[in-house]
Amino acid sequence: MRKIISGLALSSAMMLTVSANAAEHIIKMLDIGEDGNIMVFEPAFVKVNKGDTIKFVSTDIGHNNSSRHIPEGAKHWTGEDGQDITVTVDKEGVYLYECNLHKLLGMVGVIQVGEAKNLTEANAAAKKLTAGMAMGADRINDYLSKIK
Ligand SMILES: [Cu+2]
Repeated sequence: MRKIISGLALSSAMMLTVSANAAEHIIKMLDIGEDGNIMVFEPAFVKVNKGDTIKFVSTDIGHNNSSRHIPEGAKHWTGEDGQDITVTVDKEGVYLYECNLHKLLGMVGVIQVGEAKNLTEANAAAKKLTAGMAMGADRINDYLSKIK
């Protein structure tokens, strides 16, 4: 019994430490979003703090998540089809990401971490990305317009 109690005390202490320092943000990968758009991340724009984690959840299984454009010094990520992926964003700036399977249908998203230091580069990368899109090209511009 003593062992169980000390284990519980330890895990709640660890949870407190984590929540005090960094938040976790959930982004769903969806076939249809709340707004009726098909092949979307939700929410597709988030503003978070440096050191937070982003968990991309495979709510609908036919999607993946990879970084597309990231701030200097940040690490790219590549998710597998139908799998959740968690990334820690530890460099300030704008991150663009996509579902490889549906990026041409506008399945992309934007994360702002702290100050948007690389906004010019991110806008240029977004322009390249939208050039090949069959639909949903206005979405990424809408997400980028939320950067403050
Ligand atoms: Cu997809």
